[in-house]
Amino acid sequence: MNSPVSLKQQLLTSNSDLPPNLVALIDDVASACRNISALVTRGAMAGVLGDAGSENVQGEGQKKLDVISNDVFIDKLQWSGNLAGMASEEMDDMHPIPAAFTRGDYLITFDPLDGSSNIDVNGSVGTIFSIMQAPAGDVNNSSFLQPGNRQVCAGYCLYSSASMLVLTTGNGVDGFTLDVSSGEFLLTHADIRVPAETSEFSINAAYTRHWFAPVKRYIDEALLGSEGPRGRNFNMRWAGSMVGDVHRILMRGGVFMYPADKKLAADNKAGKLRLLYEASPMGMLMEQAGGLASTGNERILDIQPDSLHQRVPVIMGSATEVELVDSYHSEAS
Ligand code: P6P
Repeated sequence: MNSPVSLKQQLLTSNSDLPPNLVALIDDVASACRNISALVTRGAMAGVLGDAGSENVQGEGQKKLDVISNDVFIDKLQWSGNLAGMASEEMDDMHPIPAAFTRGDYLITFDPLDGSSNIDVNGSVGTIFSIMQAPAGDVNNSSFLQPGNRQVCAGYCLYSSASMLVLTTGNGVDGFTLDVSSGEFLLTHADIRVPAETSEFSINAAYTRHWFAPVKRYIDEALLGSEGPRGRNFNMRWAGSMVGDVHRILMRGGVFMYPADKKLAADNKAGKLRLLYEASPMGMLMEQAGGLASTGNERILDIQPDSLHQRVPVIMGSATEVELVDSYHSEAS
């Protein structure tokens, strides 16, 4: 019987030109995610639920596990010798690698616990990460302002009924399930492909009154179902965590939308989700799996970031539906 393929084995055999230090870094990221999985899975028993009593740079209340997960990433990765800097949703500025540790070749951005509002209600949460080349010389916040098409690795770890690590190094998307008995992430979903067609959309419909015309048109047509212009009925799912929604779409198709809207615009926000550690890594995964990732007006991976915590509109998933939403934006403009 073939023994299951481990994360490291898949990385070394499926993409033979991966630099060994990148493989080592990805393995360390998996180790950090395994630690976060153990904390999330123990929940109340680990005494890690509830609010931290602090706010992040976004002005959002932090959960205890947001802060703990961020600390796990820092503690597990900063000494690895593979990083030149770290940036996170939970830290105002980049985290420099202490002088005591060897400076590495890569930068990592991460959302240590995406969807943390789901934590206290035992909903799906996840870690999102993005790895890019570090520039020569000193590293500062501007070193991270690289378009998503420059990522060398992007992935997430979903903490749900199973913990799954899903990642790409530019050679397709593979999914690995955590075997809690061995502590290894084992290959269970090789070469994930997003179905081009779907009848399932993912959006927070509580904001309907704030949507701009192109998004309103797309959703209204879907809601008309088989009697409407789409000629078929649609379903809706909203997990409240981007990792949960994106994973479902990678598994069975769909279109995820956190678009620009009038309320966000009134707060001078281009969107809710952050480019460097949410939209870009998820966008790379979607494209590598045959899907698309757009703001409605441009490809997410082509955006030149202007700040560490920049927000963007997000429309990603099954290619046919993303193209249709984009066409409605083009017609409107
Ligand atoms: P809303 C979680 O806070 C998050 O950043 C994403 O994971 C998720 O898709 C979205 O925000 C949920 O936003 O407005 O529905 O609570």
